[in-house]
Amino acid sequence: SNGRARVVSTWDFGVGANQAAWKVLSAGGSALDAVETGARWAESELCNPTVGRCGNPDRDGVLSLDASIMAGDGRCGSVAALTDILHPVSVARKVMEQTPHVMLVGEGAQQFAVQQGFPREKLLTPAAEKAWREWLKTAQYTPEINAERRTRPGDSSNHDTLGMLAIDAHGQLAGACTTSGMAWKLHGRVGDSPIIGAGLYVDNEVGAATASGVGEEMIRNAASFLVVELMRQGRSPAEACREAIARVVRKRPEASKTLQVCFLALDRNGEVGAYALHRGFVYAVCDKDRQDDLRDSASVY
Ligand code: SD4
Repeated sequence: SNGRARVVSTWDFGVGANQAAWKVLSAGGSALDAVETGARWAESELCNPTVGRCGNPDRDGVLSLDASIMAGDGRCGSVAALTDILHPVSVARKVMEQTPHVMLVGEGAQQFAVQQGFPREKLLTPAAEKAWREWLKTAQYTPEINAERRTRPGDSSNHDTLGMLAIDAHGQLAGACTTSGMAWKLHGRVGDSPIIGAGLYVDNEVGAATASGVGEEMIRNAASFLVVELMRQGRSPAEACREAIARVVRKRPEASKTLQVCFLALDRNGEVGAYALHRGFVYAVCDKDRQDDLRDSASVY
């Protein structure tokens, strides 16, 4: 039975990503297949400025994608600064399964993807290129906390990184994270999403965590690993996320007032929790009882 299966995702478009993943989970599929399927949905189906096809470019006008995938037994793979390939999460899975490595970046990641049969295609949309040209007029890098408050599923006007965590009918955990990173970043900048332990961490013994927001703060705090380790020490998913946010604040109290950081966690019993620095973070929860549940995260500010 799929009674214990559950999938959770960051942001309102997580509802659609969860539903794609749920098709896999409800048919008895693995958490790993589910999160890859859900992340692929976000990479291709949605027009939003922080994931996949419709992502905003870096300050030089180059769209570069970061993604990671991790199974609860410790297998993991990731790609960073990948260009002209639509499905970075699937390339990350190939890194995990077809190479002795965990992470490939830039040109080498693209070369590997092409060798694995992924088509090379120009991804930058006219809308993203227009937004970049607009940005060039001031060329100020000032990440917004949340572009707007988003609580309606289907409102795809503005979104952020997809972080997805799942538990399958066999109690196996997995997670995936996919993003175009911070808009207008320096060329070559890598965020937290492809860094195992920062943007994503999964351990079948404990649970899983993922993050969204300004990735430098997650890297600084090994944040997703921190959330999982706090759960290992007995915190609930929500308590673990709250304590990790408190750590972010303690480390950089002034910066924390203007940066968004969001954590989402799922433990091995299927319990879900979240916490953010600033209000406006929403996350989607999907299981056999409900496939369109969108919840507001608590926050410091
Ligand atoms: C990054 N964490 O590259 C990602 C971006 C993000 O909401 O989550 N935006 O830093």
